[in-house]
Amino acid sequence: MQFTTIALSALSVSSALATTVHVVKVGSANGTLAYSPNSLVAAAGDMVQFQFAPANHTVTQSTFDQPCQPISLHSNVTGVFSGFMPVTASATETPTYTIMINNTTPMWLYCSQASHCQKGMTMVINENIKANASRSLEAFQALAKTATVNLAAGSSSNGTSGEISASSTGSSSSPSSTSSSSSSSSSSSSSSNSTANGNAATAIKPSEALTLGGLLALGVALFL
Ligand SMILES: *[C@@H]1O[C@H](CO)[C@@H](O)[C@H](O)[C@H]1NC(C)=O
Ligand SMILES: *[C@@H]1O[C@H](CO)[C@@H](O)[C@H](O)[C@H]1NC(C)=O
Ligand SMILES: *[C@@H]1O[C@H](CO)[C@@H](O)[C@H](O)[C@H]1NC(C)=O
Ligand SMILES: *[C@@H]1O[C@H](CO)[C@@H](O)[C@H](O)[C@H]1NC(C)=O
Ligand SMILES: *[C@@H]1O[C@H](CO)[C@@H](O)[C@H](O)[C@H]1NC(C)=O
Ligand SMILES: *[C@@H]1O[C@H](CO)[C@@H](O)[C@H](O)[C@H]1NC(C)=O
Ligand SMILES: *[C@@H]1O[C@H](CO)[C@@H](O)[C@H](O)[C@H]1NC(C)=O
Ligand SMILES: [Cu+2]
Repeated sequence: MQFTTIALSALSVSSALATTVHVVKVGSANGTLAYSPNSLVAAAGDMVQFQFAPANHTVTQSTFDQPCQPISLHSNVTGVFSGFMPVTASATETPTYTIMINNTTPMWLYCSQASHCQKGMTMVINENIKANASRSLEAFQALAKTATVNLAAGSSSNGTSGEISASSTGSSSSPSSTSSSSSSSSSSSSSSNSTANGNAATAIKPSEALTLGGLLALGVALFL
């Protein structure tokens, strides 16, 4: 009886702490210059994990009006910058950069490498054309195409670097495939969901998984 009570309360604690992680593939082994997906809806508290395919890409935040330039050049916001992520074709590890979404203000992102920004390596988190119909991903990409420079930020900011096994990223699967992972090896995929615009997200339990294990062990001990 005690086992049941403790196990159930452990499970409810665990699900209350589950975090939604949206996975974005940065580039592709076939050389496609794009983020996949290039538009996603994320709530405050969600995480977005960028997984870098071979080449040497970045994730850099800009304003809407100045694509291909760090947001810090045009506002007092430092913004997200992953730094350059060189990956060889034969790499067995996929570098990741994971950011936490703190609000639903649209976040405009691009790759700072060469002319990747101009060539379509751009995306948005929380596009809001209801607030301003001009600020669509399509319009952002059209502006980026005509940008005369593509600049990187100074040093990485507002995210956390990591690495996952390349085989776990499913690089040849569909853009909406989910691949759960984080810096903590105890994380595991437990469920998935599709957001309004079709992006897949994965719920993971962070290090609380260890707490759950501890509580279950306690439950077993009391039961016996
Ligand atoms: C390259 O791979 C991506 C998936 O990673 C796929 O969506 C795209 O269609 C491929 N492009 C070409 C030209 O094969
Ligand atoms: C940053 O700029 C915004 C508007 O551009 C302003 O509301 C805010 O107070 C500024 N923050 C700081 C710390 O200067
Ligand atoms: C990645 O690209 C940056 C910017 O172009 C460059 O400075 C860096 O040397 C590149 N890294 C590798 C390993 O090619
Ligand atoms: C909507 O966005 C466009 C492009 O950034 C901008 O020029 C315009 O002033 C914005 N409109 C409003 C009402 O903020
Ligand atoms: C969100 O807030 C956390 C905590 O203040 C901060 O570490 C993180 O960099 C923020 N995320 C972004 C994308 O700015
Ligand atoms: C983003 O990073 C900068 C530089 O590290 C930091 O000053 C700023 O507070 C961070 N932004 C958020 C929302 O945490
Ligand atoms: C899945 O996402 C939709 C749209 O954001 C939401 O309404 C729904 O409650 C979610 N379902 C689950 C099981 O999280
Ligand atoms: Cu790139």
